[in-house]
Parts: sequence; C-alpha cells; structure tokens
Amino acid sequence: MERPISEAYFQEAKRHIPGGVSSPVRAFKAVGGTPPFLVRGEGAYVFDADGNRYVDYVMSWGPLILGHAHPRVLARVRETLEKGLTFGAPSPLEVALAKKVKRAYPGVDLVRFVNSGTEATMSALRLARGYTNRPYIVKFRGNYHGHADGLLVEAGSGALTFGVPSSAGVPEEYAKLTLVLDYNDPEGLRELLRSRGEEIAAIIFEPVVGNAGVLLPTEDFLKALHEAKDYGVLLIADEVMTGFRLAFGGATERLGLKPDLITLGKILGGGLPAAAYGGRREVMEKVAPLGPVYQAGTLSGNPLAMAAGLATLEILEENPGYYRYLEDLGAKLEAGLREVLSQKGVPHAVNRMGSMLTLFFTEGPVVTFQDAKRTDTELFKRFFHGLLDRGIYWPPSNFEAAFLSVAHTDLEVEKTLEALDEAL
Ligand code: KE4
Repeated sequence: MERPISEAYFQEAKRHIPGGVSSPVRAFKAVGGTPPFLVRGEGAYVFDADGNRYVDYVMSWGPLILGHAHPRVLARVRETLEKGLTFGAPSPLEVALAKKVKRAYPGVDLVRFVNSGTEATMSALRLARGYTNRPYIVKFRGNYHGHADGLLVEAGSGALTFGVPSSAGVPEEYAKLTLVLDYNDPEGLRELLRSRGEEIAAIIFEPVVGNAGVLLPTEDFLKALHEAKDYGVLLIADEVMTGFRLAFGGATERLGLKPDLITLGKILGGGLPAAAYGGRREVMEKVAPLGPVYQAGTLSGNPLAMAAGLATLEILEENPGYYRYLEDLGAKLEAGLREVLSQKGVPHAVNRMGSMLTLFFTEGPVVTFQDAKRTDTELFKRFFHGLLDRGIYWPPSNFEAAFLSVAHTDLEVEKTLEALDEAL
C-alpha cells in the first residue's frame, strides 16, 4: 500500500511539531514507518490522505465506542455549536451530563468536568492528598494515568519502592512521593500498606489495564486494593479507558468495585475533549469553590464536549444490548486470532475484556507487566505493518489496547483474520 501524501505530510509536520505529532505514540516509533495522516472516519473505518481505507482498531484510543462520526452525535454537536462554542459559565448541558455519570456510577455523589484524562487523575490525586493530608501516592508498573509530573514515575531501586522520574523534567523530590508496585501483586501491596499505610493518601490503578497492553486484575489483587480502606487510604479507579467501555458503569459495575474516587475520559466526551473526576460527597466537597483543594479550567464542561458526551451516553443507555454485542464480537475476534496464530505455530496470548484486547507475541498467561514485556516486539512490528498494508489499522504499539466499536461487524473481523493469515 502506497502512502506518498502521508509521507510528504510527515516530513512537513516534523518541521513544525515535535516528532510531527500531537502525542508520541502516533509517531510510530515502536513500529517504524510513516503514520498515515487521517482525513476522515466513518463507522469502523478511517481514510488517509492517500485515499487508503482501514478497519480501525485504534478508534482514537478509546472514545469511539459508537464508531467514527456517529450521525446522532454529530447532529447533537452541530445543533449545539450553532448557539456558540463556549461561555465560561455554568450551562444546562453540564448538569445533564453529571446526572448521566451518576446514573452510571451510583457511588459518585459529585463530579467535576475537566478536559483530559491527565487533568482528571492529576486533580483526583491532589484532592486525595488534600482530603487525607498525607504525602504519598501509589501507582503500578505498566499503568498509565496521563502525564502529570507525579505519575511519570517508575519504580526506584530501593525495596521501599520510592519512585524515580520516568521522564526528564520531573524533579526527584516529586517522584519519590510516588510509590510504585507491581500490578497483580496483592502481597506486595499488603506489605506496603502494613508498613506505610498511614502515610499514603491514595492508590490509583487501572481496574482493567489497557496501557501495558490489556492485563486483567486477579480476584485477590482487587481484594487487596479494597483493603486500602483499613488504612484510611483512598482508592482511585482510573476509568478513563474502561469507563462506559466494559459496561455502562465501566469496570466499577462489571467487577463490583467500591472506589472512593473515579476518573473518566475518552467515551465521556464522545470524541471531544472532556474528562472528569468524581466520588463520594465527603471527599468531593473539598474541591474549590466548596473546599480548599483548588482545580480550575477555562474550557472545562464546554458545551460542545458536553453535547457529544451526552449524545454518546444517551445512545449507550438506550442500547444496553450493545455491551452484549461487543462481548460477542470481541470473543469472535479473540477466537479467530488464536486459531490463525495456532495454525501458524506462533507463540501468542490474547488478553481481553469486552471490546478491549491485546495480542501478545509470547506464550501466556500474561498476568503481570513483566509477563507482557516478554512479547516479541520485532514480530509485533512485522505483524503491525503486515496488517496496515492490508487495510487493518491495529494500535502501533504492543503495549496498547485494540478497541472494537458497535460499528464493527463480523465482516471487519473476517477481513482482519484474512489479513493476519496472509501477513503471517
Ligand atoms: P489523556 O490525558 O490522554 O486524555 O488521558 C490520560 C489517560 C489516563 N488514564 C488512562 C487509563 C489512560 O489510558 C489515559 C490515556 N490513554 C492513552 C492510550 N494509551 C492515550 C493515547 C495517547 O497518549 O496518545
């Protein structure tokens, strides 16, 4: 497949934008080659500047559970934009969307809208520290919660798991306030809670991981997470990716979680910039202007994003069968991948919940981030381009989730499996 126009755009973009992209993963560093410059999306498909068409499994990294350019979502945004773009004042749309969030998440009494998942997690962590008056937070290797300074941290060498920066520009002093543990290591978490629980403000986790590739939580790990309450540690479920994806009430509903705070994004904005953090009143009442924890935003709750999110959640609420549909289609894709890879004798593991899945090129089970890192990234590169050149746009990193939408059908799954068979 030829992409001369995208190649020209990439050269041009790199003259004006770092790496030619607005977010690093889009630059294809993990897979090489030139990222297609996309000009249109429709249902399960995207079209690049050279006129090539692809079945899309990136789906803008999660927001588009209804598929690209859903007519009802576009119509709602169109009618809203006719009345102006932003007011910087309260609007009925925010109230409507907040009530929808609370219907999906009964444990949420108050919710605050922001503009990105990063803002949501950054604010939730500031709130947790403000509410508990404690300095430390806990995160897990392979979990990504956006690019706020305290979250660009990896495990330090010390047994005490003090964090060290995983990005330039993050001060050591700041990083060491983030303690980093292994996901799905309940004993490690229990040990830390026993030894330092009283100093920890919050634990933030991906209830189903998408950012190490997909990792599913073990029962005992979820149990250990909920024992945080015994130490006065707040539990923050980062549902930016899983919210409204795994069920209307996200992983919280599907796995029966009881977090003190949740963060939302992606599907919440229906494709426009909207995210949120929310939780029980006792905690959320600490947020300005009610309480001492400051957080603000010029375009927070902006009408267009609220309209796109409202339309999206209304459609999801009206069609509860969509989650069954996505489960069945996801199962078909998973079974097909396993069949083709087994026939070719290629070591693989597929981790999936509902419509988010990852194909690892390593023998399973893939339970921890360490397991995921065994994947054959060289083979993944060839897999990725083998599919891309056959019109299948898989996420350009083995440590990401592929997403299905309700616009994907058996036809797209068939095309994907045929392309995989040929590519292998
Ligand atoms: P944003 O700031 O990108 O809106 O959200 C950050 C975030 C927070 N929490 C979770 C669980 C997330 O998955 C994300 C963002 N996800 C990535 C995909 N792995 C966004 C894609 C990108 O960085 O370009």
